[in-house]
Amino acid sequence: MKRNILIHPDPRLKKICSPVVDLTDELRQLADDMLETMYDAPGIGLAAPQIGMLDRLIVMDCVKEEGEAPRPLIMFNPEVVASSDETNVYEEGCLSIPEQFAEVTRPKVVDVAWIDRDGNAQRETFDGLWATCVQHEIDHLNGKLFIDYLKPMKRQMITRKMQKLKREQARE
Ligand code: K1U
Ligand code: ZN
Repeated sequence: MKRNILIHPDPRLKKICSPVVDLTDELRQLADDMLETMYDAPGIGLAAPQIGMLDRLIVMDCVKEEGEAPRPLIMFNPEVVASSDETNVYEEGCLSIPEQFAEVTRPKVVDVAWIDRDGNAQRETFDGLWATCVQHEIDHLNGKLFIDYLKPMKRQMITRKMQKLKREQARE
């Protein structure tokens, strides 16, 4: 089932999410719903707080080439366990901040540990867009948005645009 994506500013997007301790069928269903919501948006990642659920759960699929097999990833309790000194700049977007993009600098390569849909511990090295995306999604679990990396003036400008968008949507 497709879920609604929250738009910034929303207090739920600023919360620190709780670790998943018991991997229930309900949480597996939530993960599946998040993938459906992400592909439908369309996006390359989604974090549980973006649909109002405050669990440490993210989904991603950064395969962009047409014809290439999709690679949906479901990560419970994802953690960056190592990151490179080398950085990468990427023009990021966010499904909770539609149509706004800005350059963010992050470590280029990260090692991430997580629990998969079957409850198995996983660890993998991510580079390029995958590394950018997984860091962006883990930030969501800590109540951090990509605009928090920007200068206050630019952040405020984007926030005002989003407030206006939400007012317009409420009138529809
Ligand atoms: O977390 C989110 O809001 C999803 C976000 C992930 C992200 C994008 C760019 C850099 C870092 C993280 C998005 O998916 S925004 C949409 C997007 O980037 C995209 C949509 C369709 C095709 C390709 C990219
Ligand atoms: Zn986002």
